[in-house]
Amino acid sequence: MCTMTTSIANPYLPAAPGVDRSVPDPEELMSRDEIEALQFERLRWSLHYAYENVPAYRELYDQHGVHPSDFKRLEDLRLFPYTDKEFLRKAYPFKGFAVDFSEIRRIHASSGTTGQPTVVAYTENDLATWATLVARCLRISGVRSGERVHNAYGYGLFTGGLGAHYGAERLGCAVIPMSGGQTEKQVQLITDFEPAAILCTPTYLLTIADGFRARGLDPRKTSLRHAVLGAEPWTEEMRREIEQTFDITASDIYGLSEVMGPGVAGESAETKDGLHIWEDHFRPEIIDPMTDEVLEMGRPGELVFTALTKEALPIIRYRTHDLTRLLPGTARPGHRRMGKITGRSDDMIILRGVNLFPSQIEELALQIPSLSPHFQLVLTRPDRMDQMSVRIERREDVAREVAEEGAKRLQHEIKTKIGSSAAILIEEPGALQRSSGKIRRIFDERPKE
Ligand code: DLL
Repeated sequence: MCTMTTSIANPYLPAAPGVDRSVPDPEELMSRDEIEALQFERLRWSLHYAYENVPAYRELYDQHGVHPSDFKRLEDLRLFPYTDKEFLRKAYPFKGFAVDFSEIRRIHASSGTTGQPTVVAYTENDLATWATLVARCLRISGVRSGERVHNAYGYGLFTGGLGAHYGAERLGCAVIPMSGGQTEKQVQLITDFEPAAILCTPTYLLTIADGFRARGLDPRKTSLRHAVLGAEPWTEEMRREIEQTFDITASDIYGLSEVMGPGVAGESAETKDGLHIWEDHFRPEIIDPMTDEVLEMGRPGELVFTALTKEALPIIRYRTHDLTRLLPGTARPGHRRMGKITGRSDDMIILRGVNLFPSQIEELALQIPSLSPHFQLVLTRPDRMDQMSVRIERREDVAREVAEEGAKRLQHEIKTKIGSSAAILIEEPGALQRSSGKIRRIFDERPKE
């Protein structure tokens, strides 16, 4: 391994731009008042820019009888109608773009498990902002310039791989662009390259832990010190599980393709108290998904985002379907935090009148020592009554009878804490399919009406 520590400048090339990424960006340290003043200016620009450059926004605002010039104070954002996935779908593939193709440098598309994918695009400035914000997230999560970063988010149309990649480079890290999947190879490269940090989904990190054990290796003995995990909901119990499994610090990172990709919000490894939203680039709101009313700080509801600086794909009051709440900033006091995402409104299971999310089951299951974090929820409708079965693996070092006791406890907890009756099926270790990216928890086998 190279032990040289001094860098020798190449006289034939211009010096690389010298931005010191080891310190917070000035915008990270802005006060609430400064942020809101900046938001106001940027919002005014964004509204005019969207109206003038994207016909769909112009039509929407004309139909609602609002005009960007109606925006006179921050609260006036409420005058403008919400947008959603359907709004972007209608613009498929490129009608949502506000710039000419000569200005676009990258296109991504959302997973789109059903129907048409959503296409998103970035100008050079957009890509620069994105890398800066991911770098911020990684830094507050404890990653440092000069460290090796193993990136196991999927590369390709998904924003996770390339988004995390350029953010880590921007921070000044050496990135190992592993992508998702090929778990044996992940284990090998983590062992041989000794990265300090890993970036992937929380459930994929559990799959990688299995990979270590399958090779007779102890995941607690790797070089890894931090994991920056996101792209799917995960609970505090899952954090504890992952931190203990690998003897690392695990922080959350949030984002969605439509708004940018990973890096819209990131969690401080020091406070581990939810994700700071980078409010110099995004203005969040929480709304009641049923009434569309904007809710005050602290109340749970659906997250809505307005992008303040985006050039290629303006996003104004976009309904994410993600459920959480807004909280005051802590590690970065000027930027509000969001609590962990409890679920997506479209992932909500309605079981005989009771609403529940997979994260609630995760939370309860992981409090029972004999049960593993590997589970699936299977919905069926025998005799015209909806039923939910939780298929969950026992822990490897636990006898089946002990796990069956745990199953009874889980059933009782689900009944008393959530109010649903569920059948618990104990599976053998390794029986359930592992994720290599975003995990699928719900298997809905009910007949379609
Ligand atoms: O998942 C972007 C991303 C990549 C975020 C890597 C973090 C890390 P999409 O594929 O468009 O983009 O999916 C976005 O994933 O609306 C949430 O429902 C969910 N999601 C993303 N991050 C988190 C998180 C990427 N930290 C959708 N916690 C979002 C919970 C998350 N859910």
